[in-house]
Amino acid sequence: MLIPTLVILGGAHLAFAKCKCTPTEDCWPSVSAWDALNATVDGKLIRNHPIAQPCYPGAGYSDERCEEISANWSTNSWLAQFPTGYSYPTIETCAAINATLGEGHYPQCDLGNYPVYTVNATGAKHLAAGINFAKDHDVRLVIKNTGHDISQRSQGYGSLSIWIKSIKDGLHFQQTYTPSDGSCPSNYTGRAIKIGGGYVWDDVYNFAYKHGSIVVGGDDRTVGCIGGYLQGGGHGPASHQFGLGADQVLEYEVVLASGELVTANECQHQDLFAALRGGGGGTFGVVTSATVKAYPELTALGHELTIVAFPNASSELINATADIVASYPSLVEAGYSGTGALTHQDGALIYAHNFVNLLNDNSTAAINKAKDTMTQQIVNQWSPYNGTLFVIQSSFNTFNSFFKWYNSHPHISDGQNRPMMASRFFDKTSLSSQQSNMKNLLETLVSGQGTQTTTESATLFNLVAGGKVLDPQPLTSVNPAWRKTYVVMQQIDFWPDNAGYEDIAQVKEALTLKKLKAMKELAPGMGTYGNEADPYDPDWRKDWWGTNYDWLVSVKKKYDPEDVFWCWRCVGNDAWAEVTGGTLYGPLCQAT
Ligand SMILES: Cc1cc2nc3c(=O)[nH]c(=O)nc-3n(C[C@H](O)[C@H](O)[C@H](O)COP(=O)(O)OP(=O)(O)OC[C@H]3O[C@@H](n4cnc5c(N)ncnc54)[C@H](O)[C@@H]3O)c2cc1C
Ligand SMILES: *[C@@H]1O[C@H](CO)[C@@H](O)[C@H](O)[C@H]1NC(C)=O
Ligand SMILES: *[C@@H]1O[C@H](CO)[C@@H](O)[C@H](O)[C@H]1NC(C)=O
Ligand SMILES: *[C@@H]1O[C@H](CO)[C@@H](O)[C@H](O)[C@H]1NC(C)=O
Ligand SMILES: *[C@@H]1O[C@H](CO)[C@@H](O)[C@H](O)[C@H]1NC(C)=O
Ligand SMILES: *[C@@H]1O[C@H](CO)[C@@H](O)[C@H](O)[C@H]1NC(C)=O
Ligand SMILES: *[C@@H]1O[C@H](CO)[C@@H](O)[C@H](O)[C@H]1NC(C)=O
Ligand SMILES: *[C@@H]1O[C@H](CO)[C@@H](O)[C@H](O)[C@H]1NC(C)=O
Ligand SMILES: *[C@@H]1O[C@H](CO)[C@@H](O)[C@H](O)[C@H]1NC(C)=O
Ligand SMILES: CC(=O)N[C@H]1CO[C@H](CO)[C@@H](O)[C@@H]1O
Repeated sequence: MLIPTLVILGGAHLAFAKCKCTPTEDCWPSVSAWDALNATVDGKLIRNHPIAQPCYPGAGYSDERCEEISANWSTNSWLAQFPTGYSYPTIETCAAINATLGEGHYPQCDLGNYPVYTVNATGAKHLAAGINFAKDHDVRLVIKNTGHDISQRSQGYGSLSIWIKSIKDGLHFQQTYTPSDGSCPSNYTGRAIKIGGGYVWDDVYNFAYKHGSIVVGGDDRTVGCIGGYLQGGGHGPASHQFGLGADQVLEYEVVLASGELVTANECQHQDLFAALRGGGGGTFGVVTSATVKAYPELTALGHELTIVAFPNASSELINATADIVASYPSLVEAGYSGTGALTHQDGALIYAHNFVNLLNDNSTAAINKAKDTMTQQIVNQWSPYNGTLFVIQSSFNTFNSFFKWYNSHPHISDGQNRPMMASRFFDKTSLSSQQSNMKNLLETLVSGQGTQTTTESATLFNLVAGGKVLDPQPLTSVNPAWRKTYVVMQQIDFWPDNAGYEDIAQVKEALTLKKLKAMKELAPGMGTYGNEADPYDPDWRKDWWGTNYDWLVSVKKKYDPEDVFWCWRCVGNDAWAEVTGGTLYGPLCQAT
C-alpha cells in the first residue's frame, strides 16, 4: 500500500548523494557485526520490536497482552521503559488498536521510523561503543532518554539508538556548589544537585525535597532531566522564580562524537556548554550528567480557579478568558506562575487554572497582598455571573513548600498521547493590548474542539516566564525571545485512536495553517519554545532559536563535523534529509 504523504510545507528539492544503510540493504551490518557490538556493550544490545505487536495477527498475537498494552498506551512512564516507547509520535505504524476488528486503518504493524537496535547503556563506555559502531558501519544513530520528544527527535528509521535511561550514577546534593574541576572559579556558591544519568523530574523533585530544596523542572514529573528538557530550555512552575531549566545548569558531562568523555562548563568547552544550555538535545553530544542549581524551599500560595460555562454561554466564557489573559501580566508581576487551560469537557467550555506564588516573605501581610491581586484582577470580575452564565469555584491554599503544592494536584503526565501541538511566546504587549483580537484568536483555537467524542483539545496558558526568565543569562543559547516572554500559549489537538492517515493529516494541517498562523499574527516577532512546538512550522529555525541559530550551527560543526548525530528539527541538520519518496519514512541521505 502506498501511504499518502502528510503535510509538506516548504519542502526544499534536494539531490542526494549517499545514504545511511538501511535494514533492507546489503550494506546493513551482518548478524556477527551486531553480535560483536553486543559483546562490547556487555550484552546490553536489544533488537527492537513494536510494543503493540501482540495486537496484530501473526506471530506473537495475544489478546491478553494486547489488552494490557492498550490499557497502558497513554501512560508516559509506562512507555518510557521500552526502547521504542514514544509519548507523542508524529507517525505511528503500530498503534495499540484491536487490529482483528480490521477497520483497515492500520493494516500493518512495523517499526516504522523507530530504531532497529538499541544500546541499553549503563555508562559512557557503552555510548562511545554505539557511536563508533554507527560511524564504522554507516548506520543512522539516535539518542533517546524518555522518548517524550514532540518532534520525533529521539527516533529514526533504520537507526541504532543509544538509550541513556538506564545510566544511573545517582543524585548528589551539595550545600555549597564546588565545580568538579577545582581550577574553574564559579560565581555561584548556592546549593546544587548533580543528576548522574537518566532520571526524571519525579526522582529529582523527591530528592531535592529531602534536602529542603526546590529545583526548576517540568510541570510534568515523567519528563527526563538531562536530555531534551535541560538542553532545550526547560520550563515549569518554578521557572518564573528561578529562571529556565537551561539557566540552572552549572556543568555537564558529555560524550562527544569522537567517543571522548568531557566536562563542559564555564572554563572547559565553554561554547559546547552554552550550546547545551538551550540549543536542544540530540545534536551536539550525549550528556551523561548535569549539575543544576537548587534553592531553599519557600512558602507556596496556591490558587485554583474553574469557570464552567452554561451550555448557552460558551461565547461569554471566551470573552471572559480574553479578559483574564489581559490580566496575566499583572498576575505574573505579582509572582504567580503555573498553567491555565481552556478546554471542552462533556460539551461544556471550561477555563481552569492552578497557579502558585512562591513567597520569599511568608508574612500574613505578604500572603494577603498576593491574594488581593488575584481577587481583584480576576475573581471579583466574574463572580457576579456565578449561577447565571458560569459556575465558578475559586480557592486559595497555603503550603509550607513548593513540593507540597506540586503534589496537591494532578499533572498532565497521562491521558491521551496522540496530540499535535503549536505554541507561541506572548510578551506583555501582545497579552494586554488588542483584546478583541485575543478573543478572535481564542475562538480560532477552540474551533473544532469537542466535535468528536473521542477528541479532546486544550488551549494552555503556561505562566512559566516573566520574573527571573526575563534576565538574560551568560552562556545560554535559548531563543532570546524567552527574555521578553510572559506566557507560552500552547494549542493541543488530538486525533482519535482510530483515525486514518487522511484524518490525521487534516488535524495537522488545520493546526499549522490556521491555528499557529493566528497565534503568530497576534504575537509577531516573538517565536516559541522548540520543545513544545509545531514540528511542521516552516519557520522552525527562526521561531525556535531566533538570532542564536547561526551561532549554534557553528558549534555543531565544530563538535560534530561528520554529522554523527542527526535529528529532524535539530540545530545544524541541513546537510542531510530523510528521503521518504511519498511514504511516511525513509533513509537518511546526504544532501548535495
Ligand atoms: C507529557 C509531556 C509533558 C511535558 N511537560 C513539559 C514541561 O512541563 N516543561 C517543559 O519544558 N517541557 C515539557 N515537555 C517537553 C519536553 O521537555 C521535551 O519533550 C523533551 O525533549 C523531553 O526530553 P527527554 O530527554 O525526556 O525525551 P527524548 O525524546 O528521549 O529526547 C528528546 C531530545 O533530546 C535528545 N536527548 C535525550 N537524551 C539526551 C542526552 N543524554 N544527551 C543528548 N541528547 C539527548 C534526543 O535525541 C532528542 O533529540 C513535555 C513533554 C511531554 C511528552
Ligand atoms: C546481547 O547479549 C545478551 C546477553 O548475551 C542477549 O541476552 C541479547 O539477546 C543479545 N542481544 C542481541 C540483539 O542479540
Ligand atoms: C478484539 O476483537 C475481537 C473480535 O471482536 C475480540 O474477540 C477480542 O477480544 C478483541 N481483543 C481486544 C484486545 O480487545
Ligand atoms: C536496561 O538495562 C537496565 C539496567 O541493567 C535494566 O534494568 C532494564 O531492564 C533494561 N531494559 C530493557 C528493556 O532491557
Ligand atoms: C561571573 O562573574 C563575572 C564577573 O562579574 C562575569 O563577567 C561573568 O559573566 C559571570 N559568569 C556567569 C556565568 O554568570
Ligand atoms: C442561558 O440559559 C439560561 C437558562 O437556561 C438563561 O437564564 C440565560 O439567560 C441564558 N443566557 C444566555 C446568555 O442566553
Ligand atoms: C464580548 O465582549 C465584547 C466587548 O469586549 C462585547 O462587545 C461583546 O458583546 C461580548 N460578547 C459576549 C457574547 O458577551
Ligand atoms: C459560585 O456559586 C457556588 C454555588 O452557590 C458557590 O459554591 C461558589 O463558591 C460560588 N463561587 C464564587 C467564586 O463565589
Ligand atoms: C516563614 O518563614 C520563616 C523563615 O524562613 C520560617 O521559619 C517559617 O516556618 C515560615 N512559615 C511558614 C508558615 O511557612
Ligand atoms: C504502569 C501501568 O499503568 N500499568 C497498568 C497497565 O495495565 C494494567 C491492566 O489494565 C494495569 O493493571 C496496570 O496498572
